[in-house]
Amino acid sequence: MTSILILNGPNLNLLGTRQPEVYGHITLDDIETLCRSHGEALGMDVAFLQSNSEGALLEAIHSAKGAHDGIILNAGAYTHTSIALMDAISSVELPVIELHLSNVHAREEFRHVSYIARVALGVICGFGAAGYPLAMDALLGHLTRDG
Ligand code: CA2
Repeated sequence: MTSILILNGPNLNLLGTRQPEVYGHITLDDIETLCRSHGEALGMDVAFLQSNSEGALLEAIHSAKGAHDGIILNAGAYTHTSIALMDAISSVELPVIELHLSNVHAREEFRHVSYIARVALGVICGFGAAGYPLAMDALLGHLTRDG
């Protein structure tokens, strides 16, 4: 069975509590439920993690090698700053889809920069929580075609 890791970075645990005009009212628990149910429909095993710590995200990416077939990563603000996450993704040689709830390109200029995109299979942004099942479909399609 295809196994994927869905990894969420800093402040995403706050979803649904603040800034609903940007991120909507959905919580990270709601997103996990959505992903698990979509995973069942696709016959895909889903691991779902969130951390505010860059180090913990790095460890999760390292540990994904041999444990999962691909990663969906919403690295939050680390997307725009972290060469370490970029290097970790390159080192594990797993397909990674970069994901954002908001359309980062319609926001502040510092959000237009992504270190993750340089090493990602592709990027999905601006579709809110619906981006997660979209990313799962895209990752499964990639793994089925290429793997
Ligand atoms: O749009 C996305 O998914 C982001 O990755 C969300 C990050 C942001 O830094 C990225 O540029 C785009 C922010 C995470 C959520 O932060 C919240 C802050 C307050 C209340 C709720 C969420």
